[in-house]
Amino acid sequence: MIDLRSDTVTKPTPAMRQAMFEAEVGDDVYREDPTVNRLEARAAEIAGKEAALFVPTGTMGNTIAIKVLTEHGQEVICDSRAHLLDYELSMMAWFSGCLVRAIPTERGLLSWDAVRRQIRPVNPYGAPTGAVAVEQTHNMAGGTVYPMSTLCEICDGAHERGVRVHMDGARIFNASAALGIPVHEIASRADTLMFCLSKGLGAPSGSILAGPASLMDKGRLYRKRLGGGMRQVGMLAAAGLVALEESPAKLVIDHANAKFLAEGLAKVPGVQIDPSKVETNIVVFDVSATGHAPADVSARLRQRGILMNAINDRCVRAVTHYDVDRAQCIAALEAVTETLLETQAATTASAKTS
Ligand code: TLP
Repeated sequence: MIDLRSDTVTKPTPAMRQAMFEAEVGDDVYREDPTVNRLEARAAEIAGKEAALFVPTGTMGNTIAIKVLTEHGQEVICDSRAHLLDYELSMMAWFSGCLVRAIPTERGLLSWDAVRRQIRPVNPYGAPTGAVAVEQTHNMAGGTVYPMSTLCEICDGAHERGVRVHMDGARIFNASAALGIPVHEIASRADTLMFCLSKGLGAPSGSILAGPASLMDKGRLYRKRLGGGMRQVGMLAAAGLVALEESPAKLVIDHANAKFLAEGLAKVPGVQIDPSKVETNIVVFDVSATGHAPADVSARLRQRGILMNAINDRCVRAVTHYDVDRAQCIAALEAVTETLLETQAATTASAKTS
């Protein structure tokens, strides 16, 4: 199988497995796991924040971030296809008691102008704005990257209005590779940053929430409430440490593979994708004009040994990562091309007979 469903499917490298085997561990609820402590210190340094918290998943990291930045009954502004909104089981509402003020965007990227118009002051009717959430890179919009200028405008504008900003940087290392800007600079104006060790960086699991020490102290308690007190979890932290040092430099290969896929897909009749807009490792392509449902395309590809997910009623998503090389991307592209052409041939033939 060539698995392009997500970069979450990456398997730990031999160096990660070795580090896990050798990891020194202790009880992390007592803060006595030396490897977790090292990971949190290193992650805080990379994020350019005072402190960091090792959490089991990105979803938990985002959930805790929203909780520590907001109060019950406030609104969180985000783009309408944000992971926080569409893929986290309404945790903003369930755990933090917040409403979402979703802004539709073309490429998943908010602008200060759009955010500004949605910030609500305290008044006798509306829910006040508690936080703004930005997704860097934006997953469902196709790995799009916020330019620094837009991020700065949003963060500075929000702060002037007394509103804090969370960055869902699940793939911030991809943004860093694409922009050529270090992670700490990209996240510098956001109050909190979540990033995943378990996506393109390849650790088996785990994410980081980073921010001011006072908020991370509160976050530690919420992590425990959510069931994230993981005890001798230094074994996972050890893989995370290797991921942080070894993986970021390799992401450009994934980006080149994604661009290659996008360029090939753009040549398939009926497929809609602009390869110039594929900046990182996510390729979202619209198959609606091929006359076939994305779920069918995904099922047919599976029969050919290629895994890609349908993400809505128009689009299929392919995510490149280090467990899929260029030769496998070539094979995947051939399979998609043949599948879609077969489909089109069948549709044309049945249209002729009817
Ligand atoms: N994304 C997953 C799925 O949940 C869709 C994927 O396959 O891409 N923020 C962003 C931007 C994400 O893409 C994800 C996971 C998360 C948060 C949550 O991370 P986990 O899966 O660790 O909870």
